[in-house]
Amino acid sequence: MNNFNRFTLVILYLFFFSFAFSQEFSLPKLNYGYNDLEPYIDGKTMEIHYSKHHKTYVDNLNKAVSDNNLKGISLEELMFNVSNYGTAIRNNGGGHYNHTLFWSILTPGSTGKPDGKLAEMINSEFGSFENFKKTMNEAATSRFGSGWAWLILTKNNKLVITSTPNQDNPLMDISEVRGIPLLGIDVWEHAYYLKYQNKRADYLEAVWNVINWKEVEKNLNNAINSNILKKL
Ligand code: MN3
Repeated sequence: MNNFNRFTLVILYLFFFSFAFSQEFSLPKLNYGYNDLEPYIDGKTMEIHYSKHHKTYVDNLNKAVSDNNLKGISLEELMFNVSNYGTAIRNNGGGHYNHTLFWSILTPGSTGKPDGKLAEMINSEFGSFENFKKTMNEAATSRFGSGWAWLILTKNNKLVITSTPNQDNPLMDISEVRGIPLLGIDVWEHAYYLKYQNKRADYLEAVWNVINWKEVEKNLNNAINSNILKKL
């Protein structure tokens, strides 16, 4: 066999194996290092949270998707119709969706507050940015046990603050309050325990220093134009 044929064969093998073993979902790339959100979120927490907790959700989601023959369905669709798919998809799909959003709305270069259309909508809905933060923190503090606090856009194009237990989110058809998540704060103890121990309120004060408001505004614009919004 000449070199050219050997090369072709290797490429064909790689092609075949990448299909045979491809995973449906994977960890998103972080746009910053584990230590970059310090002192507000410590590096060790980021490392464990991303490379262990989130990775476990991704692995278990891929297993559940494969076991239930759900390959080819987008994560948003899985969330939107989650009552059809059982607990493993609800917990691990939620875990993957929620954490992917969470990493994307954090940044070491936070502008400190929103501007533009997002700022206008927050002011008109909640009175002021300070009042918005206070209401979000109340939702996050009063969530008993593990869960998430959310800023969502509802189908009436209204900004609403809500919270969900465990790895549920407002996109899910089982959620009491439904909308497209724009900003989510993880209030599981694994998100803050190493640095803040039982002091969830201190973590909630700190996290506002690392919010990526440009990304939240992008989420708002995407949500307004989303086909899913009308179906909620
Ligand atoms: Mn978490």
